[in-house]
Amino acid sequence: MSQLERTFAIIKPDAVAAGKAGAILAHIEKAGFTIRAMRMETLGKAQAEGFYAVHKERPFFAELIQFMTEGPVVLLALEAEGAILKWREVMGATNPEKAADGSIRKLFGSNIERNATHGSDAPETAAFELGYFFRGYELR
Ligand code: FUP
Repeated sequence: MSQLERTFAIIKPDAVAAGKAGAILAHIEKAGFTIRAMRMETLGKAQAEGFYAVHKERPFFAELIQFMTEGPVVLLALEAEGAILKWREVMGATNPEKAADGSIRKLFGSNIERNATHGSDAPETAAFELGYFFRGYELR
């Protein structure tokens, strides 16, 4: 039996600044996700560093934090059957150049850093990321 699942998504500063947030939200709904929670805000440095803590030893970390805090993002809780894998597929590969035609990162991303969207990569990260940005009552 298939199961409804939730994942965490971000429309990143590049896509919001380019005026693509609405198009990406439309793409998300057309793909069959229900938006269960949504908030727009500009992340602070500590907030972004905590979110990406698993990457803190990576060479691109400082630049990634700089980018993610440069302007407003849209934070989303998305629901669908198999939402975590489904959203990874709809987004496409991390590097927009390698992302499948029609995927969000192919359509709206510029490069491996400025790649338009984020999506949780596993059930454990989805649980952590949803809880990091949304309160329990926002996720009922
Ligand atoms: P993804 O899960 O597809 O978002 O990709 P990763 O977890 O590997 O990377 C997280 C974010 O780090 C990417 F969305 C963009 C950034 N990144 C870089 O800026 N440079 C890299 O070489 C790899 C990732």
